[in-house]
Amino acid sequence: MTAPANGLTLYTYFRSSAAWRARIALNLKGLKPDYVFVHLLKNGGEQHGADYARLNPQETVPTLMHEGHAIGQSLAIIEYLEECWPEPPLLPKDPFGRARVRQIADAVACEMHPLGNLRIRLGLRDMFKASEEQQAEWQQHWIMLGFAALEKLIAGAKETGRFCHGDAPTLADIFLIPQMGNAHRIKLDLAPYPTLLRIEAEAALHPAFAAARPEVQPDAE
Ligand SMILES: N[C@@H](CCC(=O)N[C@@H](CS)C(=O)NCC(=O)O)C(=O)O
Repeated sequence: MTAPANGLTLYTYFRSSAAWRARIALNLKGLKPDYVFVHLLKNGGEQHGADYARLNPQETVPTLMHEGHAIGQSLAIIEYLEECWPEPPLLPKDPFGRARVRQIADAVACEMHPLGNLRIRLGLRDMFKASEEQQAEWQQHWIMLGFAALEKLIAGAKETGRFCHGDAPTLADIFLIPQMGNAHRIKLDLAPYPTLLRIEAEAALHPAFAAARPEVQPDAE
């Protein structure tokens, strides 16, 4: 079944975990955007090209275009989708539940993902002469710290279900799963986080998550 045209365009890169979040949310909402691929490494990084920088002055992916508006930041994009297409909801109804889901998403978005981002790693290399190994160690350190906290928060909590909060995916899973993808990519041992692994296995069975994975994107290498 093809989704109806919705005038949405997502600027994405298959390996970007921030774009991955937006792809999951679009899939969960049953929205099929046009994709424009922005290669983060080719030609010094297509995100730095003048045309793209005009759309997104932060020069990061993803960017969502809708009705002539360009929206950057995956959280802003996903909340915009939630407001325009409320079904299925990505946040629980009750205020505590909403706060808990946002707490998990923010832990990834604010404390984990940014520290391993391409420009941060290049900054470590260029400003402090960090070797490849040191950059990897840095990235691993912050991911492990973040996952240790999330494992404690999620394991055994009565709100936790098949997913981070209840039995349906929420914003929390949308942020968690791509970050776990980043961890696998750098071959981090995730055995100390069994609840996170269980939720990842659950998400892998969900078509919206499966279709958002980097390796099945048209620009995958
Ligand atoms: N907080 C931003 C992060 C966006 C971001 O950093 N995207 C990365 C890819 S995951 C990027 O475009 N990096 C390009 C660069 O660092 O030059 C969001 O959630 O959209």
